[in-house]
Amino acid sequence: RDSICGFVDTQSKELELSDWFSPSEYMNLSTTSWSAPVVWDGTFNEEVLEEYYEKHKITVGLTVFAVGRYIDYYLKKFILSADEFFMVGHKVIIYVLIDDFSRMPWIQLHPLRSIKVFEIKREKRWQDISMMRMKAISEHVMDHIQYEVDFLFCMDVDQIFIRKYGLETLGESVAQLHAYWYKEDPIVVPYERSELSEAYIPFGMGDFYYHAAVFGGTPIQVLNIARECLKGIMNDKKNSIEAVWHDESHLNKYFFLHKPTKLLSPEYCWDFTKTDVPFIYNIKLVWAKKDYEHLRVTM
Ligand code: 2GW
Ligand code: MN
Repeated sequence: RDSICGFVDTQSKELELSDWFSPSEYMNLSTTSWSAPVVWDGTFNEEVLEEYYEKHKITVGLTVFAVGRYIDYYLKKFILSADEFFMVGHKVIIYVLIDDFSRMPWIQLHPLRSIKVFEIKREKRWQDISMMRMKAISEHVMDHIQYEVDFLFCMDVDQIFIRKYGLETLGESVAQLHAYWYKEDPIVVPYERSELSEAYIPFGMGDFYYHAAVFGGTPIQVLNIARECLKGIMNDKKNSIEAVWHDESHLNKYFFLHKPTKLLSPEYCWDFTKTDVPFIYNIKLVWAKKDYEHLRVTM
């Protein structure tokens, strides 16, 4: 198993296991109970995918939001790294939703890449900045994105691509396993547990805890995801309740009711402060550093 040998020297404890099992096999995480693939490094054949999409040309969209301080903190690095690593060799449109046009950084992109910038209004509460992305996503998919791309990803801006993030991630509806919870029993994950919220998932139910920093699929599926999440968020507001992890709680409820057709391993959205973790070798996207003191408290 060449693809996972790189780490063996440093983590000799894992040697025996990894000799016999790939990460997905070891954790019983290569397919879900509803037969959706879980994409790990080494579970796909890049050449075959490239050959297929050579004959079926596609455009992939990527939405990202930057409001307030997040513009200067994260936006440029996110876009530059996406330019370098996201869907290399394929047409990409990056949709930037920003609350101040004049602060949009100038970025020279590689061929096949373009950016469309849209101005959005700034919500007062950070919880609303995060949650109301679902509204903007639905509107933009409806208005134009559905005619412009074959697949669409929606991502947090506070992350950085560090390796190729490619065709293997494409699917009808794609969910991201959360780096903190992928090994845990769903009974312990932070789903919304109040019956009063639309995001409620009872104890003992649920499949995985998904990270809202990355989700995607075909534009029609993404539209459905965003609409349903927004509906839940707005109903909660009407009832003066807010789910524990905001839009992420509603996304988890959505994927509980409508199973994703593909899951991405935590290599596709990893917390760089977690090191020496078995089976995480080929990280493609990492969380950027959070300076909570400046970013959250003062907002
Ligand atoms: C968010 C929280 C506190 C202070 C500021 C902000 C903020 C977020 C902001 O000032 N400007 C801004 O553009 N945002 C956007 O919202 C940005 O795109 C960011 O990536 C996204 C979500 O906020 P973030 O990344 O700070 O939240 P995380 O990393 O704790 O994210 C998880 O939980 C969130 C809900 O609490 C979302 O579900 C998110 O998708 C999850 O990854
Ligand atoms: Mn984030």
